Amino acid sequence: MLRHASSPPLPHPSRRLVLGSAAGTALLTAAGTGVATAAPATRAGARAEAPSGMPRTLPADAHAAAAVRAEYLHSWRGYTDVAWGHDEVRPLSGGHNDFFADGRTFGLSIVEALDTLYLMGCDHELARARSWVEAHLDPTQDADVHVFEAVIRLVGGLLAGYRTTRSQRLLARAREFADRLLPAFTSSPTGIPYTHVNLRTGRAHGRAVGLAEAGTNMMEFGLLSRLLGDARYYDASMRAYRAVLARRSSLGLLGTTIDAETGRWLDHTSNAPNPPVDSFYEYLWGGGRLLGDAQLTRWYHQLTKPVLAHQTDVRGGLTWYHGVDAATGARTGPTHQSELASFYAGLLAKGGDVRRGAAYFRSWSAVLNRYPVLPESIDYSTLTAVDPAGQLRPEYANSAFDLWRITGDVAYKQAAWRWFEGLRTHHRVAGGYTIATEVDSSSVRLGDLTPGYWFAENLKYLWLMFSRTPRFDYRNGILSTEGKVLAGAR
Ligand code: DMJ
Repeated sequence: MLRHASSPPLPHPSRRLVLGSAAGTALLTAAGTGVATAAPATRAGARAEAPSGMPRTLPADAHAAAAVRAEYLHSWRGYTDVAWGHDEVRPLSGGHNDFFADGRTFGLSIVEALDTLYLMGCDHELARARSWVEAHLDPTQDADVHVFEAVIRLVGGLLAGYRTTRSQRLLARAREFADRLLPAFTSSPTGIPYTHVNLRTGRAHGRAVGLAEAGTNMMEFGLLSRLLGDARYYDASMRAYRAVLARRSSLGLLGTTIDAETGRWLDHTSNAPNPPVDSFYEYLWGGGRLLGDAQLTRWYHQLTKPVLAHQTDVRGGLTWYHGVDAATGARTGPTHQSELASFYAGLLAKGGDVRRGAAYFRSWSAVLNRYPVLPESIDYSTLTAVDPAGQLRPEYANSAFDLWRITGDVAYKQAAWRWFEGLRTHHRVAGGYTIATEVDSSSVRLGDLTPGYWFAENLKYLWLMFSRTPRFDYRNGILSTEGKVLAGAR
């Protein structure tokens, strides 16, 4: 039977039990209130201090979860009412957007939503979404798709759909997509995948590859290999990792962009954790954990160490990560940081460094003290926006979720709730939720798009924090970079 937001809260595991090695706090639930409080952290720096502007009290968990679910369904209706079957909705104009290729649709928002609908107990909506995917999603279209995006959104979305519904058809679709993406890997002389491939012809192109594009596939491909007993996907992913890792500098750092045909670095700067590098590191950790692959975990630690040693930049008590020349460690470029990098707080904590993860999260919370919602990128020497758009990004909430799971600290729920209220106040429109073209210190100018990842990520993290749904295994659940539940759906 379904458990809805109104169901009594389940006892929640402390992260000490969840991850074992990461020290955390036992999460205590004040009887009858549904409001979680946390015992003092056992490890220095693991507590998140609630920054100024943070709500001192939280709504009861059941109330918060119901509000999150209501907003998800509001945006889901915004999509289904006017853009059903298209990739993305334009909620102001009522139009739609083809995400991968003009004139082609993959029903991206539907694929992105599958496991979120399951976790939120929206079974009627899930049944409709699943039927559409099984009947209409066509992996054979004559479309040049971005391999990274197709892997994390389509293959990952279908795998998460399979994990939550057990539909063999969804698994078969995931395999069909992966088979049609494989030529990007197998036709590359180095094994580093080309950025694009035509799903119908298998023609691959795009040899200038950002690190995230090279290495954000192991979780989906490794899982697919496991599920199907077919090593080709895992092997392709591993070959790409080996090709990149063989080109580490003597400092142990990686560049940003690499030539898939020659294996030469096109950009020697180590830009972690900013894009287009970000999830390369995330998948070493995530792949290691999902597949129990010790080599991947070792690589994560080996590569993270020099990033922290050479790139950490502490300003005014806040921690940031500066770009450096991978060969010399010399600083390059401006003091800019992308909002996308805020996921790194959670990754550092998952990798065992809770103190640094908490510190980086505090840095982004300080930006949120200045802006109603996070801008796309900032100059961290002044905490001012460099790119003032706001693309409805999920990374800050992703880190709040990860850090909360690890530490049990209620401050991360407070942070996530404040973030949610910012979105609800500034991004909500009659047709759902929409991006911003400009964020300043007090106002937000709206654009016209609900990105597909909105249905996969933003409110899923909030729902998991507040609902304590029995549909998710809080101990062992593992999410991909796109928020897909690849393990731990119940
Ligand atoms: C998502 O598609 C994924 O999280 C990806 O790894 C980078 N970020 C976007 C959303 O911002």
